[in-house]
Amino acid sequence: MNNAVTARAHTNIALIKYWGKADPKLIIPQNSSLSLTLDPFYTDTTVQFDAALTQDQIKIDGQVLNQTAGQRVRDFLDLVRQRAGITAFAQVNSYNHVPTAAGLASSASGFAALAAAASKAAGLTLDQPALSRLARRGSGSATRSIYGGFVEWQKGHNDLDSQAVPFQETIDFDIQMIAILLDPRPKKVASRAGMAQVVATSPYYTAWPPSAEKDLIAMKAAILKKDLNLIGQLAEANAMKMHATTLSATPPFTYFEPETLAAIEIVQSLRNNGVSCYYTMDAGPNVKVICSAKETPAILTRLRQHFPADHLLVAKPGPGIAYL
Ligand code: 2P0
Repeated sequence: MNNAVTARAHTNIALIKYWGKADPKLIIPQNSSLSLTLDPFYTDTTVQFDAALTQDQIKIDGQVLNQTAGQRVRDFLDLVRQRAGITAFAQVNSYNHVPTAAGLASSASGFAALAAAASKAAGLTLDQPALSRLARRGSGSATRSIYGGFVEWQKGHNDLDSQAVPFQETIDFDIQMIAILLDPRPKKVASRAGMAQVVATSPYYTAWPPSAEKDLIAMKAAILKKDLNLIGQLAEANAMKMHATTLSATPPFTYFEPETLAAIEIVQSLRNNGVSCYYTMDAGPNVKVICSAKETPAILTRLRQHFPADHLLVAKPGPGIAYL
């Protein structure tokens, strides 16, 4: 039980978004979602339970976590301790190879890696579905980061059936993303608070879950057909439907910034010139471009006319959870 365990989890970007909880405590979502796990964005987390510790010691990128973020990790460790029947505190060291809190879903890779490392360090032996359900308790998007490739989070009804399933772990057609980093600051409205505000106040929210479920069925068919244009069209429309719910909340808010619109316009103009590229956005201003590897050089050339080259990150489909 005293062994240090290190796990690596890659982040993921949803093509069909998770937006809104049916059960905030258990993190059961209102709708199923579908994502692409990405390389090279990942988190490495080492956990060691140690009876000599008097409290949990949690560091991310070498820094002790602030009270709020630290509490979320401690609550998660409590859940693992309870399941394993242990009481020892833990030392947690996590390194993000993801720009933290910049809309690149570091909580997805973070809690997936923590679930894998902490459960094993506590002596639990969990299969991948159980690991996915455990990661879900830390952060919804982490549910999907247990698997590589295209991953579906089936919303389920309760703690035992709300989990991810791999939809296509090995992808045999040309698809990748370019993340455009527009604003490195942590987002103004955290996704957890943002989606709660939307569920509670937006009159448009009731339209979201059934619409997202329809989009998910269409997306799975588009992936099976390897139809990049259809995948892109569906992802773009689904993302914008999600963002429409923030403008209609009380008080209204938006994750868009002026440069978000500039990025969207460039994607649209490339498309008008025959380049297959589409945009998606999460709970932050950054834009992710869905495209092929083949057309990426041309897209990067155009994007570099407006954005600094080091703000453009190319990501390929990535693998599922691994122990190091
Ligand atoms: C997603 N997002 O499907 C959606 C799209 C952001 C927009 O999952 O409260 O950090 O921890 O479950 O997972 C981000 O929300 O929220 C997210 P919690 P999470 O990727």
